Amino acid sequence: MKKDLTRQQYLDLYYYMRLNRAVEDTMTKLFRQNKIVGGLYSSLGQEGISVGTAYALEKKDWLAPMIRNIGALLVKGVPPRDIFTQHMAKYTSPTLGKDGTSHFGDLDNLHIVSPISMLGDLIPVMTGVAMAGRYLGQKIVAMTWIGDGGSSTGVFHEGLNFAAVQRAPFVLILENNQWAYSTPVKRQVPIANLADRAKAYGIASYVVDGNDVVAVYQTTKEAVDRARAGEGPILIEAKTMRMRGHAQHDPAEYVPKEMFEYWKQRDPIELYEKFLLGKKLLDAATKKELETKMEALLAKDRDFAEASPMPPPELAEKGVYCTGDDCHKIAAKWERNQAEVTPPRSSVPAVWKVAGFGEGKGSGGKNAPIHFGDTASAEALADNEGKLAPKAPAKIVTNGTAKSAAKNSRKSAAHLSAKKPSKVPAGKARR
Ligand SMILES: Cc1ncc(C[n+]2csc(CCOP(=O)(O)OP(=O)(O)O)c2C)c(N)n1
Ligand SMILES: [Mg+2]
Repeated sequence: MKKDLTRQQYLDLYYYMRLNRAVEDTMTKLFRQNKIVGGLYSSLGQEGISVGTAYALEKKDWLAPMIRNIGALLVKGVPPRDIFTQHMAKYTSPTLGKDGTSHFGDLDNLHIVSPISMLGDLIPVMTGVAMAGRYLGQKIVAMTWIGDGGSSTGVFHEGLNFAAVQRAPFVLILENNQWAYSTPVKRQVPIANLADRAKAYGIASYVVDGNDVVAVYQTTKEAVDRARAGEGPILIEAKTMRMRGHAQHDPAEYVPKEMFEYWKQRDPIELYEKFLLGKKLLDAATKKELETKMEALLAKDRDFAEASPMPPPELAEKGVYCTGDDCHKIAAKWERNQAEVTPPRSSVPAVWKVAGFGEGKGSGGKNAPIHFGDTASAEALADNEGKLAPKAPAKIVTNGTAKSAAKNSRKSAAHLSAKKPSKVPAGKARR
C-alpha cells in the first residue's frame, strides 16, 4: 500500500521540479550567450524522475548523478549557484573551474559521488558505497541513474549482478527516455520493459510512469525502504521521453514530430500542477509565492556566477599530482591488519628469458630496477626475502622446439640468460 504524502511533501516535489526546469532554462540562455563551457544537457520532461527519486532518499543516503539529474542534486541540497558556476567553469565552482557540467561531488556533507562519464560505471561504484555503508553499520542506501542506452553496457550487467550477489542496499533508476543519441530504444533492445533485465539477477524491479512525479516518488520510496531493510538491490524503470536532442548541439531532427507532440501533452510539471490544483493542494497565491522565491534565488545565483572570475592559469598544474600538502585526504581506514587483506607475494620469481631483453648497460647495480627475465635480480630479491631461489619454468620454447621441464632443469637458469645467442639454422628466423 503506497503511503500518502503530506501537503508539504506535495509542494516540495512541485518546487523542486519547477526549480530544476528554471535552472536549466537559465543555463540554456547562458549557453546561447556563449557563457557555458562545454556541453549542456537537458532533462526537460524528465524532471519528475530526478526529483521524485532523490526525494525518497534520507539525508544520510548517497547518490551519484548522471547528465540529466540536476533535479536530484537540487533535492540533495546543491544550490543553483554551484550548478551555474560549475557549467561556466568559474573559480568559485566546486571544482574551482577545473571541470564542467555536473562533474563534481561532495563526499563530506551531501554524500554525492561525482558522475563518471563512462555509462554504467557508477553501478559497481555505488554498489561499493552501499556495501561500505553496510560494513560500517550505517543503514544507508545508495542510488544512481542510467539511461536506456547505458543499460546495454557490459558494466551495467556486471555491476547489477555484483550488487545482487552482495545484496547491496542499492537502487538503480533506469530512465527509459526512448532515445540514446539518435538510436531509438526498439533498435537496441528486443524487450518491451527494460525492468525485465532484473530477472536475470534475481532482484526486484518496478516499472513506473516517469512523468508522474507522485508515482515515481512512491515507487522509489518503497524500493528504498526495501533495500534499506536488507532485501538487496532494486531496479526501477521510469518510462519517459527525452524532449530535446542529446545535448544543445543536437536538434533531434531524427525524432518523429508526432512523438514530441504526444509527450508534450504529458509534460510532468503541467500534469502535476493540474493534479495539485484539482486536489486544492496548490492555489494561485501559494504558486506566486513559490515563483517569487525561486526567481529571486536564481537571479542572485546567476549574477554571482556571472560576476565570478575564471580560474587563474597557475591552477592548471595544481592538484594534478599528489605533492604533499595539497594531496587529497582519502585514506583507507584499515579495520583489519593490512597484511591480512593484501594478497601474498608470489614465491615464484619471473625467470622467463627473452634473449637480449633486460640486459641493457644500465641494468646492473644494487638499486637497479628488476626487469622481466632478469634472473640475477630475481634471485637477489628472493634471497632478500628469505624465499625460494628461482626455479626453471615448466616449459621453455626455443627456436620453436618445446623442451621438457626435466631436461631444462638440468641446465641452470643461467643457461637461459646465456650471453651468446645459440646457433640458428640458416634460413630460419630466430624467435
Ligand atoms: C561506455 C560509454 N559508451 C558511450 C558513451 C558516449 N555516450 C554518452 S551519452 C550516450 C547516449 C546515452 O543514451 P542513454 O543511456 O539512453 O541516456 P540519455 O542520453 O538518453 O539520457 C552515449 C552513447 C559513454 N559516455 N560511455
Ligand atoms: Mg536514453
